[in-house]
Amino acid sequence: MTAKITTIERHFLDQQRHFPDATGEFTSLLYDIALAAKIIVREVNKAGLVEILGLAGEVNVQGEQVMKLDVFANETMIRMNDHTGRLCAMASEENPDIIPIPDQFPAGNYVLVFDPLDGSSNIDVNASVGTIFSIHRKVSGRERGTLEDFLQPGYEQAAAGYIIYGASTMMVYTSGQGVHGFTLDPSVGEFLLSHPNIQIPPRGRYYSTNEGNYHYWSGGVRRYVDYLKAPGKASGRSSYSGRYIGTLVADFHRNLLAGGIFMYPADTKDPKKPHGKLRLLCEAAPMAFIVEQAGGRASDGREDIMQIQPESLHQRVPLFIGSREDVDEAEQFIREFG
Ligand code: FBP
Repeated sequence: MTAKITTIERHFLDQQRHFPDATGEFTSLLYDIALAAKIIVREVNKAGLVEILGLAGEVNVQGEQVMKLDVFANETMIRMNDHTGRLCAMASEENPDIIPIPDQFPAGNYVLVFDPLDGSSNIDVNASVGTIFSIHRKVSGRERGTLEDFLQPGYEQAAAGYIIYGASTMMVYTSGQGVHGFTLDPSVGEFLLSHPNIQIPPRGRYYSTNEGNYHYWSGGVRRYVDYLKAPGKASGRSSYSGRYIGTLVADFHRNLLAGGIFMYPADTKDPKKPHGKLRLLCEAAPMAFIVEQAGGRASDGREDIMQIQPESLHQRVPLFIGSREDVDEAEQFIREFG
């Protein structure tokens, strides 16, 4: 008896049935993002060849300008979504300001925030990279989107997700109806439902963080990581295993399936970034929506990421995300030891 094959489009349409007044605008927007991901993965998969055929940023043997992969991914997300009439504005990790919808195109009822290529330090070394997205409903009442439409707390997200370009390409998303994972079948060019209703284990066995920053962390964070590495004599708990790819999407995805905690704490390493490295709108909040829908938690060390009221487009926040009991424990150490 063959398993039911569900394409991502079929799944989106099934989900839409939960909303009798749905116009299809939201469903089509999700599908546009899946399509953009297919175009991006085509370039990601041949990134290594660029070295042979022409250096990124240079003109290749065909005389074509070889775009750096993150520039290509950014352009693809913008070009895929700027003319559809579903969005009133966009924002990207790569663009300092809001990306307006060109005047010649109609404006829609949603705003899209995205990190076009997460894990930029891993692009040239063939390690997993990703794309992260977050969708909000327009609230400003203006035809074209404004900053107000972006500066909404995480719990106001209509949908969030990521695409991981790894051993296989997967799209994982939530629209508040659970977390679902789709694997791209390159032979048919379709994302097929492979991981329905993902639930993260309540406690994990992996911790993911850049321990190179250890000496720049607060006492509470250092003590928590020391605790994870030490076997729990009293509790008989075995020590956690360290796993760090250096791509948020990839480290998060492992922990989502296997259990564990990813941390990018605030540190004193770079005075210009007192609140850590990761951005609230295009990294922390979308991952927080997904992990909460999967039964996990996301915190800045003191409060839920989903409750934070954004103040600026590229605001950064500390991030502790993953299995519920692990994030609870991290907060406890920070409460006790600062
Ligand atoms: P980019 O979006 O610019 O790639 O930055 C985010 C990121 O690469 C995350 O994916 C990853 O978790 C983190 O930065 C790695 O930072 P570091 O190299 O300091 O460990």
